[in-house]
Amino acid sequence: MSLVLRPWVFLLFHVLLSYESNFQRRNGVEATKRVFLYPQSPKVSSIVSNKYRTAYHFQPPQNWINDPNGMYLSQTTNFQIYNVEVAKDVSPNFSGPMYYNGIYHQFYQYNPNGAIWGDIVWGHSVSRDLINWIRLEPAIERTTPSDINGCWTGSATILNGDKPAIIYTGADPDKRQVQNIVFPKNLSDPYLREWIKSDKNPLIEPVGPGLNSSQFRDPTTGWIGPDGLWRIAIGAELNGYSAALLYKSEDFVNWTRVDHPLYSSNASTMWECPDFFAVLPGKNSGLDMSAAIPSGAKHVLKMSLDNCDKYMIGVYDLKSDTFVPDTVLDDRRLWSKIDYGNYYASKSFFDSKKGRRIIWGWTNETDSTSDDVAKGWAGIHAIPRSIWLDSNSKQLLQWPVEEIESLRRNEVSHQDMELKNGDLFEIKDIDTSQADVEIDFELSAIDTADPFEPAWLLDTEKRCREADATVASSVGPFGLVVLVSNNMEEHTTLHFRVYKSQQKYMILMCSDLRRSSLRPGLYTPAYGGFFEFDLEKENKISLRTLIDRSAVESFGGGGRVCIIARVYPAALIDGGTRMYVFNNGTSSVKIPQLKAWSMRRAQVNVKKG
Ligand code: DQQ
Repeated sequence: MSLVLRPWVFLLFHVLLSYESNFQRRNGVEATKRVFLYPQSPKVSSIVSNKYRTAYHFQPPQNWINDPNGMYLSQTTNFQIYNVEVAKDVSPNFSGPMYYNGIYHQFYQYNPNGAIWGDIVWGHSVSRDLINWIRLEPAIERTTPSDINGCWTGSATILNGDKPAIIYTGADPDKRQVQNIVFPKNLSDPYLREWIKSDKNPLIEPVGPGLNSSQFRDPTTGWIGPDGLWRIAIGAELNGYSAALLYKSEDFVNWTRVDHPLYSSNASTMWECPDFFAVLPGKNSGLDMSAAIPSGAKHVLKMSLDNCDKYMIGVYDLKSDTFVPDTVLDDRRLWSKIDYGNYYASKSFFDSKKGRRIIWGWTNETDSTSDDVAKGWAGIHAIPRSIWLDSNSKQLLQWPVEEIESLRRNEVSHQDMELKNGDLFEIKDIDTSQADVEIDFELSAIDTADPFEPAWLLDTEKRCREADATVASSVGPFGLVVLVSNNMEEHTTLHFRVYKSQQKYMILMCSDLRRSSLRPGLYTPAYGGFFEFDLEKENKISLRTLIDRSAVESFGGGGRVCIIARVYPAALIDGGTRMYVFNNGTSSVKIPQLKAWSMRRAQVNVKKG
């Protein structure tokens, strides 16, 4: 404990954090100038710096990317792709984003002409480990009337165990959204570089009463029902409300719309990028949607709206061919989120190599469009995460794929620390701008936790702004502060706070970016999410944070709340950054274990295929 700094270092940190209260009150005008004026006139280097490019998150060498599209892992050869009768034998297979012949394929929305959204084609990269990627030529480009205005999001499905197909949305000359299919030209090419468009495109057009032809997109991976027919769902606006429309096919090419949606809701108007998959409660393993689904499995419907990815857990009723959520919440602010930060348009796939389900999402920049144009690049993908269902069937858990650990080096480890109120402990001897940190916090005096207010669930970001890292309560805030400049003016804070709620505890996890950078014109919210904590079963709260230059990706409570954020501290360019663990709650917190590593740079899309 001799390394724990207190109280003067913490006071500095505390003063800088509590700019609106303590510092301003004590120092009046000077404080006001110092704190409130610096965002308008910072003397910081240009944002055009390679130091903001991530070292191990997925991004192309330049230009704009958004949604992850079909992904999969490849397998065998000798498939004649022009034979569209591929699905005649509908024996169960694996499907999803792609793994093929020991190679993962990652497709993504890509603008080959610049760092803003537009001219969208399907970028294509391949990997053997989900971490190091080789960039190939785009897989699908805007060459036919049915995609001339854009090759938008879609999904890969593996037909009959070894025959990949991709269905994607095209924007046609009238800007209607239609669904098209492509097949690999040569299955013996392990990289599947070339994809051929079917002359039957568009396969599905936006027809039917109440269907908005410019809100009809993003087909899911296919799955096979008990009748042996393929199904896909498509995000749509139907009669002014959101729906995942259901289509059926015998051969994966000729599709008929089922007269009812897989699921619809009048709580919102359109769902982008629906994803539909099966999970087994408490099992950290994935299920293949086209194989027999074991009894006891639940289904998840994920949809993208309101700038975030939300999900419902329920059952897939095979008789009615509909998804039936366990709980229907009319207020969509209460729907669970895959990630409470900057994460959108995610897609999952069943990884047959390791028997897990993996989810990937898009994380946009939070600087300005002109910054992106000046940088020449915009957008990354979050680290691929294993995703599974908690044993209580109430929430999804996520964890970075284990392959990411191969990038760890220079381990530092601390055991049995205790942080009293006001303590700040510096984690040294690693690269704090490119790191992986795992911390367990053990709670004492949890009975004294403040009461939980259910209304906070309606606006968790507001709660994180109100209850920030400077506001002491009985149990919390405690956590990690990263990308801290030498004078501590810049810092990104990840912290927990414990509340008592009837028989259980509710934990608030925040990722507060409001002091993350001196640069003007950035979007710097305080993200936050709540999770339940069962004191009978656990007395530790874990935090894992992946810091990758302009990306800070955190997993709280074993992956119950995930928050990815983008930050641009001037200190990354000028002066370097530091990292601390802290407790600002009145009761002490123990840290039985803290481990941190520098992260090596991965080979992400550096080689052209
Ligand atoms: N991005 C795609 C659409 C999708 C949206 C276009 C979600 O297909 O709905 O680039 O980010």
